[in-house]
Amino acid sequence: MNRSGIAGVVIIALSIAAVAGQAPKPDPAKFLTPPLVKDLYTADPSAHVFNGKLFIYPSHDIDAGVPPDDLGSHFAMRDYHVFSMDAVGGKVIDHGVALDIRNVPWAGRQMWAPDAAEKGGKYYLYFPVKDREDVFRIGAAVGDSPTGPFTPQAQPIKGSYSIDPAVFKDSDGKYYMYFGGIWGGQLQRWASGTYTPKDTYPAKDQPALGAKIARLGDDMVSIAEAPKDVVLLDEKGKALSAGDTGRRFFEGAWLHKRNGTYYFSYSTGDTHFIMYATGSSPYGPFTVKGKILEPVLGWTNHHSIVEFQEKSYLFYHDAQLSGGQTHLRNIKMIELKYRPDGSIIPIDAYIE
Ligand code: FUB
Repeated sequence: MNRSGIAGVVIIALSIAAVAGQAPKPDPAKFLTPPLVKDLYTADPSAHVFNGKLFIYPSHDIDAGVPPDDLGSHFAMRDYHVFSMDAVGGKVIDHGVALDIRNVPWAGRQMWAPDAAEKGGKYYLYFPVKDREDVFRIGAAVGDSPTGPFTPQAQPIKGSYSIDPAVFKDSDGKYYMYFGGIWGGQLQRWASGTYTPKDTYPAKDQPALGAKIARLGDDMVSIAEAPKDVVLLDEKGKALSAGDTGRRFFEGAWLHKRNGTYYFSYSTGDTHFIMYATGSSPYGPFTVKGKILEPVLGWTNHHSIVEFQEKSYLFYHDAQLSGGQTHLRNIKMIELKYRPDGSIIPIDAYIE
């Protein structure tokens, strides 16, 4: 299904209802969890625990009136809000605008999925946005509080490109940024190492394009090395091929560590899964293990995983509140459970 489409039979029914002029509201009882925020559209939730409190850094979806296309032009977001929670099931506080596109000197359009990190009492917001040449870059902004406001750097992070930054702090105190996304995320335009405005994809039987990883500099607003490929292997140790669309990386990278194992998770985009793979180093390679989340209502599937008060949580989104409009999403959370062998129990976002 193309990126402008809407996934699922439920949605086809909803679209027909919309054409017929009826309010296209899906039955809340069909969904595993309710939206966390109901007065704004929010998506791509990156969750972190800072000072014992849960903070969520999502995209802020808006209807900018941009017609949908396969590049995701209708995802025309312009600012970020930060949310916090003291307790699971408790009040979700909206801390207001933490960064506005008007304050980013180099930004053109489309503020996509952000992430955040803390170091030495300073907080860093990482965000993808197209520059004035319509090339996605990753920016960094600095603040004194996890809720912002964040002051953007004058330029994007040197050597960064594409979308969906996710920053992981390892137990040894090193920070790594994972990033990248194909199709509208433009990763396929960097195959030669520099940007070309032409899409170049590997043949179906060749290794798929991977997410990128780079260690962050001590200043947290630079990368300390040339980005490397995050390699995903199948159960036989062979790199996933570009034609393996049910498992290959598309966008939305995330990294968490549990019991010494590195879990790299990501969205398969046009096949709509959240998958995970495990390895013994933040650089990988990672061996694909299985699904974390089945397709949700809406085209995109994007998540994060965080440990809070001794439980693991999956943050994700769907388009429940907007009745399936793929660019108007809402964030959700659910406990994530592991089997004794460390494998993740997959989640179905719908109730039978
Ligand atoms: O929210 C805009 C884009 O949609 C994100 O950057 C992708 O991961 C997808 O969720």
